[in-house]
Amino acid sequence: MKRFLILSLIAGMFLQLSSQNFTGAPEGYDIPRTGILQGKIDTIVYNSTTVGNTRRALIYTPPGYSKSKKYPVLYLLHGIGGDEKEWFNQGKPQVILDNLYADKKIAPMIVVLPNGRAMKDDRAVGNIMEGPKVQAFATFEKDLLNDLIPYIEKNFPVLKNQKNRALAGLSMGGGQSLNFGLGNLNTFAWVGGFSSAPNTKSPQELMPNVKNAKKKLKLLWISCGDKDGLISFSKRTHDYMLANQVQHVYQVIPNGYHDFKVWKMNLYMFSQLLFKPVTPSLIEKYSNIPTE
Ligand code: FER
Repeated sequence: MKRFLILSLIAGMFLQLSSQNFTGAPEGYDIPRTGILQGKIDTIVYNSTTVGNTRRALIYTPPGYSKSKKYPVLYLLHGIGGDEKEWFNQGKPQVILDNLYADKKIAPMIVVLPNGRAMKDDRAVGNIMEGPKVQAFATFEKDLLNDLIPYIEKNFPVLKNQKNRALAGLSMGGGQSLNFGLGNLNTFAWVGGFSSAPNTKSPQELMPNVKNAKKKLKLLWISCGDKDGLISFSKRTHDYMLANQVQHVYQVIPNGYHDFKVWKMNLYMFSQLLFKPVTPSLIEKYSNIPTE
């Protein structure tokens, strides 16, 4: 009996070591619960001087939302085949976030789900990989900075400073988040790339001024599934941050593909870190760097 106990203790230690710090998400985290307070999803329409017409975005206001409070904002971006409804339809962020609020694991925030394809016809139809449609994902930087953020800050009770703005997204939206977030560190302090796509700038272009970035960034989150064909874009960014001693989370999802299973888990984990003090032990807890 004693020997069995010792053996299972050793086995347990190995299991823990081999799963590293991987936290993932608990069973049921994305299943709607009854009897909890719910946030609200609305559509907003804003005027885009960048595109030259009106554009749509979804907005999630948290449980207990009140216009007499002031909230930080997460801008959450979709992928190449999506639009402002992609997260809502496939990722159910409102369910994940409502559950996190019920468990008191998240700071109250507003989440904006924009359309990151900044062109007149921004629907995900036809050949989504064709030049102008991919270019529109780069054009979105101007729409976000000059049109959408000012609209949100004029019309919603939000905190209007760098440390209260976060930018994250999946795939093309992950590339956008790294590009625009790290490229505009006076605007964003919290930056997350989930399975970032080939639109991700080279690490040197992303962060030419390491010293300034270290000063301004609250959280840099880089994550990708280990089975995702695009992992090199995350890995090279992580390698650069490591080499330059820029504090960041690098979370490689075990058995993770290029899909919403990974992105929902990313939202679950990333959102819990937002707008709270970030400690080295939290960074360590969420970093899951595979041994090669
Ligand atoms: C590419 C492969 C994937 C690419 C974009 C993607 C622009 C984006 C994937 C996604 O958003 O899911 O070569 O080029």
